[in-house]
Amino acid sequence: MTTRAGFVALIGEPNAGKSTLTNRMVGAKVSIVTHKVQTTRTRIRGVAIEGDAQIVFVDTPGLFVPRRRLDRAMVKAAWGGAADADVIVLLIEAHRGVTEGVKRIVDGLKDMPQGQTVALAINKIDRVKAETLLALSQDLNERHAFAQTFMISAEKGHGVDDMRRWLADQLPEEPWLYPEDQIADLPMRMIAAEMTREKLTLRLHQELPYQLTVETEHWEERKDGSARVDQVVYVARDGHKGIVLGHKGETIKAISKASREELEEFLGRKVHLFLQVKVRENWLDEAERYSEMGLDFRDGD
Ligand SMILES: Nc1nc2c(ncn2[C@@H]2O[C@H](COP(=O)(O)OP(=O)(O)O)[C@@H](O)[C@H]2O)c(=O)[nH]1
Ligand SMILES: [Mg+2]
Repeated sequence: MTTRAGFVALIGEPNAGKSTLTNRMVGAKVSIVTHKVQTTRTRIRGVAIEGDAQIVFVDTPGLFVPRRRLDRAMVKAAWGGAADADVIVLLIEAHRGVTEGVKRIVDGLKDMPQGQTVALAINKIDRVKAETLLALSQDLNERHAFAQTFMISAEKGHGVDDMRRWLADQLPEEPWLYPEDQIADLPMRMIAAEMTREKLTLRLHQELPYQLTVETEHWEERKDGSARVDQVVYVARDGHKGIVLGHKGETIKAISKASREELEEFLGRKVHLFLQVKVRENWLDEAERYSEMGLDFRDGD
């Protein structure tokens, strides 16, 4: 029997819906999603099976004009993920159209390897009228020779099955890369840290989510089948610590509960989650924080 396998990188502006699409394609939540930009910080691999093909979706951080060291490392990781993939899918938000950011990304496609397949996915079609879509598709196809254009709603699921079938057909004949039942390629301690970071991002306002990081410091399997997970939330300032803890510790308690519940559901067993908040003024300039996130510190230079 012949099998196919390969990588499909999803790229686009922050908030285009790359993580939502990854989860939709995989059929499980492997990448965190929020309404805020720059939620995804590193390349997250989600594995989907379509017929005889194993498609490894590479969810990437959004592409934007970076300012901080962390931003630069994120953008490098995104383009690196694209260059290494068999197929690149550029996600565009239907209701926002061809923004300056989209123009910059299309421009950047020129630096990708010769002959690499690049498809276009116009996402969030649930937010616009059909006429808008045709005009947008035409406009974008004049800017770049996309191998195929898809109109989808990652959230509602419209058009994604067709797209998955087409993607499977583009992959080379290769043995599968992962065991049949594996859906993500990220260590469990990192998935757990991401879950907590998602809850923090949803709950905290403005700049704070961009100024913190979460690490799983300790993971202990207990005899009764449960797991004890210790995580540290690093914040950059003393004032931030107070906000993350909240009045009488209520904020951190709610975050911890939400994260624990999700982790328990993911693992299918009981979890004891302990969160600690530490002030670390320079965490954004510490190499170790980057490797914990799955990023290359030097990419931020
Ligand atoms: N209306 C609508 N919203 C969507 C769709 N796909 C994603 N979103 C929302 O867009 C926001 C950003 O999604 P996310 O997957 O985190 O984007 P990413 O930054 O590209 O990974 C979230 O609030 C999603 O719920 C869609 O098809 N339709
Ligand atoms: Mg994302």
